[in-house]
Amino acid sequence: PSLAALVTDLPACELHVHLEGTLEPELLLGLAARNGIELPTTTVEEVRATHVFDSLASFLAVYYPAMEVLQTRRDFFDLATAYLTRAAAQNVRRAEMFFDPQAHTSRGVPFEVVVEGLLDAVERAPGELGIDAELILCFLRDHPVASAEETLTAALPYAGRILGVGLDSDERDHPPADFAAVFARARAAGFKLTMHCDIDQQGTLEHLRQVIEDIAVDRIDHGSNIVDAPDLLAVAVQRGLGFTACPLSNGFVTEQMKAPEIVTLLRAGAKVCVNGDDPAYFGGYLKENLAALAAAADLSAADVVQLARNSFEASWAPSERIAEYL
Ligand code: ES4
Ligand code: ZN
Repeated sequence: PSLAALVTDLPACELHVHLEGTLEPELLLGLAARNGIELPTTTVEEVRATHVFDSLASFLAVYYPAMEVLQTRRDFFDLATAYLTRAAAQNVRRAEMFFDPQAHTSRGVPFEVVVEGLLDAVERAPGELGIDAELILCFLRDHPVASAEETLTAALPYAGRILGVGLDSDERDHPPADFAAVFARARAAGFKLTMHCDIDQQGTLEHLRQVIEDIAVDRIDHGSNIVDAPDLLAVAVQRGLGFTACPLSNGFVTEQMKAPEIVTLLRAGAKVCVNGDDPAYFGGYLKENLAALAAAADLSAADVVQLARNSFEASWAPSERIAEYL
């Protein structure tokens, strides 16, 4: 079979998708109508025309305002169900999905409305859609640490139904170390830990050092600039740490897909995998990302199979479940 057919058919696991980043223009407009919200854009074409990004900041300036259409428990259910339906159609067998509660609580939507709506979709996914689903609560790193602490406290009753915690939004001037105490408390409550670590400038390998050595995360989101720190990479490989690469979004927010770095990680034996990130905004879901990377890096069939295998091995599924997926 062709490489394209292999990419389409391979079972995979999604480990880096922001549910709010799966808000397609059609659903955005539908939720606005249902909730009586007037938007500056009224057609799918007009919404898509706002999706022009050349930096993380330019993306976030479109991303956060769009979330205003998400108001009710049913809205959050519909968002997650739409994503899980598309993922299942791409042969994604499991999805560990990020959500940003502070982006909703900060505009008056109760934490429980967000979480209960998403959990409704998660609990229905295996039986109705044939996909296993889990939630990862992300703290917004450009909000105060005290707000992350409050959010974690609100999440404690859901320990066991929310699998892990993460850290996203604007990384500049917001190092992982600022959140060390929040993450220590989350770990003690039973949550798995991951953090976005993607900043692309001189000196910021320090962020990777913090997430690996000080915070001891269970996975790293992005993180491909670790190829510039061979000592840290060796530790990550030895620990079997997962790296969730997102080529298409990197192409917009860092101006390159990081294909050579991803290949270096793969060849070094790191558990790197390919993911969707914000698929409604950056032009593709998991499999479009895998196809784009395969083309940019001239990957072999064996490489593509290894990336898919890594996606399950880097997941937080119980080991006996991982064995069933593979
Ligand atoms: C994000 Cl591309 C990206 N970077 C940081 N935070 C995010 N949240 C959603 N997408
Ligand atoms: Zn992300």
